[in-house]
Amino acid sequence: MITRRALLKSALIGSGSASLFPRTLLAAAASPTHLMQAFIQGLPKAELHLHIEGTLEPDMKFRMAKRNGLRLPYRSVEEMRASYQRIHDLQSFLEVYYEGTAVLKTEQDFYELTLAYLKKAASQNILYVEMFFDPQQHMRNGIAFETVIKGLTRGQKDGQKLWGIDSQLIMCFLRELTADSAMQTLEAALPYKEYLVGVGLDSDEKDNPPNKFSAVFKRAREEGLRVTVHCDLNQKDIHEHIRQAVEQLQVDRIDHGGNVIDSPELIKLVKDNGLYLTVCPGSSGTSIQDGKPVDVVRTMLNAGLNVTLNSDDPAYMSGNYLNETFINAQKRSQLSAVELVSLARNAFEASWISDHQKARYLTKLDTYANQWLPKMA
Ligand code: ES4
Ligand code: ZN
Repeated sequence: MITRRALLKSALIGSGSASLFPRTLLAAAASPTHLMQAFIQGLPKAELHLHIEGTLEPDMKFRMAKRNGLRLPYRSVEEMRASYQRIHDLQSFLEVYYEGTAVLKTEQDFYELTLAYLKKAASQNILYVEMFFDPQQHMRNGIAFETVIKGLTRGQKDGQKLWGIDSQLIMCFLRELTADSAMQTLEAALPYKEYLVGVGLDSDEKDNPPNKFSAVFKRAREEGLRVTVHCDLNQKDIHEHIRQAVEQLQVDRIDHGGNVIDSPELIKLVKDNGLYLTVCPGSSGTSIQDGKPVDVVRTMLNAGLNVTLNSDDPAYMSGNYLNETFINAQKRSQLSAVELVSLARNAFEASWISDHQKARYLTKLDTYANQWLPKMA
């Protein structure tokens, strides 16, 4: 059971000054050594929490706006980047993020977005990615589901052909929209089910609990899709949302989930269900307990939780893709090389792939670790 006090505390955190993007906490500590940076760069990695629309870099946004005849309220890439400074919580982030998605209009746009991301990911030794996309956002911009899925899957296919990077798609529902809208979106997606590995729940968490989507998630599971839910950091009612995600929606994984560490009951619930957490230290790496910042990754590791490191929306988070995310987390959470390997291992273990594919990636990881760990001691 979650105590009244914990629930009250989560409500206070949700509405207080503790933000989803605690910029001031990111800068501390000395840079990792060159050796450590090289180790992280070469480490075979999987990315499990990545919004493909969150990889839309300012220069690509400008280029697509121009070719689609749209005017952006910025004169330059620099001015657009500067506008990201207004991001201070989930809601202000979502405003900026949805403003960006409006430039994506054609199949070619979705294709180029995906291909550019996969090129970057492959250059960082990411072997496998599970990418979120938000079809309802595109459909309310007047784009057909088919246009979105065709562009994304063509990008995935070419990414695999060109750079050998494997990827799968997770379709997210926007939680501020109705459960009916989510169900209609699921139905629109079913003819393309072979291109989806799972469904997720993202966007505005405030007063949009997982329970609202019980029927949609049940249907998705019956269709053989995996399910995951964003439990963003320090949101109103977050402990209750985590509990519902596990007990009602029967998630296969939790996205973010940083507030699990506030409650021994939630830690036990997550462990008992064998769940992995896709933490994004750039956006959900610092929880607040008794008014003090708490390092989520370090605390989860120490608690024996299955944590993975992910990048979320890199184009909006100082251009921090997975490599930069690992490097920043290493210094911030004081991660040893052995811990970095086990974080990378967790991501492959948590991946929604066949045992055969998993074993192939893990062999690569083990070979790398055997070569490097003696040098890193
Ligand atoms: C998101 Cl960080 C985050 N949280 C919720 N919804 C999202 N959509 C894209 N990024
Ligand atoms: Zn996310």
